[in-house]
This record gives sequence, C-alpha cells and structure tokens, in this order.
Amino acid sequence: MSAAAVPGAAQEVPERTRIMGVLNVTPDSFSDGGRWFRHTEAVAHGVDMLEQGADIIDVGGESTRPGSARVSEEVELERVLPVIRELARDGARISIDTMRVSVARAALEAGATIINDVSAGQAESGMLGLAADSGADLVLVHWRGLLSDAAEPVHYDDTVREVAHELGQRVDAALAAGVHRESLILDPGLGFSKNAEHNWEILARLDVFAGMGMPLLVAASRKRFLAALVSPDAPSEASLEHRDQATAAVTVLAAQAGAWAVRVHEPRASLIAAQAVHQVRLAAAGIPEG
Ligand code: PMM
Repeated sequence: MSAAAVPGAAQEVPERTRIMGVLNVTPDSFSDGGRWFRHTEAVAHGVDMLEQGADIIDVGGESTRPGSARVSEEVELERVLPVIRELARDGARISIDTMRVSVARAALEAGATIINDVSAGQAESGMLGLAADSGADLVLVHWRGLLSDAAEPVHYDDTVREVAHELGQRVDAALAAGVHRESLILDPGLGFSKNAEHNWEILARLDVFAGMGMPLLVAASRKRFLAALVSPDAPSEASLEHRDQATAAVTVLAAQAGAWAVRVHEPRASLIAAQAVHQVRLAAAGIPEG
C-alpha cells in the first residue's frame, strides 16, 4: 500500500541529488600529447560524463588538493577555457574550480555559471565581489589552510560545530560582499584541514550542513579516507574502481541527508545511488514514481 497523501494538500516534491562530474584538465589526468590533444581528450571525457548522467561538469586547471603546487595563471587559463567553451556551447552546465578571480571571470565569459572556490574567497577576496557582480552561483568550501600548506595543523574540539560555524563566517563574508543568499552553495570540504576521523564525523552529521538554509554539496570522491576504507593497509594502492564504489556509498548518505549535489569522478554509480534514494523519498512522501 502506498503512503496516503493528504487530499488537497500541496505536495513538496523532493528533488534528486544532482551529480557534478569532476573534469580536472591537468597533465596527470590526461596524456600529455600536446595542447590540442589534451583539450580534445578533456572535452570527450566531459561529454562521456554528461552521457553517464552528470548534471554539471566541474572544470579545473590546477590541482586543488591540499599540498599541491600552484600553476601559473596563464597555464590555468590555457587549460580550462577551450574546454569550457566547447562544453558550454553544447548546453552543459559548467562550474569552474579555481581560486583565481581572473580565471573565474574568464570562465564565466566562456559559459560557466558556477564558481567553485575551495578557498571560499580567502585566496583572493575579489572572488566574492565577482560572484556578486556576475550573479553566478558560488560554492563556499570549508578550509582553514591554503595550497602548499601540507603540514597544516588540524585540531577540532567539536568538528561539526566548528566547521559549520567557520562556513557560516564565509557565508557572512559573501553576503557582505553583495552575493545573494540564493546564489550560495555550501561544502564542508572533506579532506581540507580534516583527517579521516573528521571526515566521518562530518558525514555522520550532514543534516547540520543541509540545515544551514543553502544547497549542500558533498565532495568525497576518491579521497584518501575512502581509499583507507577500501584498502586499510595500503590506501595509496586502492584501485579507482574500489574508490568509486566507496564514493557511491557516500552518495547514498549525502542524498539521504538532502544534499543538493555530489561532486564525483565517476557519475554513473552515484547517479544510480541518488536515483534510488530519490525513489525512496518519493515513496515516503506518497508521491507516485515520476
Ligand atoms: N576537492 C577537490 C577539488 N575541488 N571542490 C569542492 N567544491 N569540494 C571539494 O572537496 C573539492 C573541490 C580535491 O581534488 P580532486 O579534484 O582530486 O577531487
């Protein structure tokens, strides 16, 4: 028997958690057979992720993993712009994963509509002004450190409370710069100033972040704490396939917590996970399958 809906009552139809596919246009992600070849491969990978069901493609030209070395602005621009132009021309929704205002601005002009700044405007404060002026959506990621800060100390007395509080401070900074609240997306920044224990604590209380009144993005894909889950003795040797399986499990948790989107390298399994949770939510709300 299906759960009865109240006759005449407006039904709030829950939305499926969206899938953001990761497109890192960096030499370690694509064979370095020259500029044109790399762009062609990157666009093809983006198209493949869209065919797998990705709703958004997150294009990045420098690795934003904590401890990574930075690349020059010229290199970053040269990597991302042709790829964004081509994918946006075909109608894809694009986010730009960058900490540079100049790169974000050029990416918006090339067709991106979301700025994904892992520093939440701390690397370059002009990022908040750019989001305000352009009206682009802005992902604010929680992070205490910046790139090359490999030995960043991580200590929390109360991980979830402190991360939510510090993320709230970035929201305040964005609002003060003129960004509309409706343009903000929050991301607790798994792996950024956080060890495995902190990451699991955050995943245990995603409801806190989902309850902050803005869309929640969860980006666990292939991260080290998932590698340690599937390969405890040698995390760095965990296969991508096993990391992707762990990622899909986290997508279930994120979708159940009401996350707006998950950022993943392999969209298909996460889409299936999000669809399954969506069906359960529809059934629970007594809404017939769409
Ligand atoms: N992590 C990486 C890069 N970009 N963006 C958001 N919003 N959240 C993240 O946690 C995040 C990100 C880490 O590098 P990867 O591209 O290898 O996943």
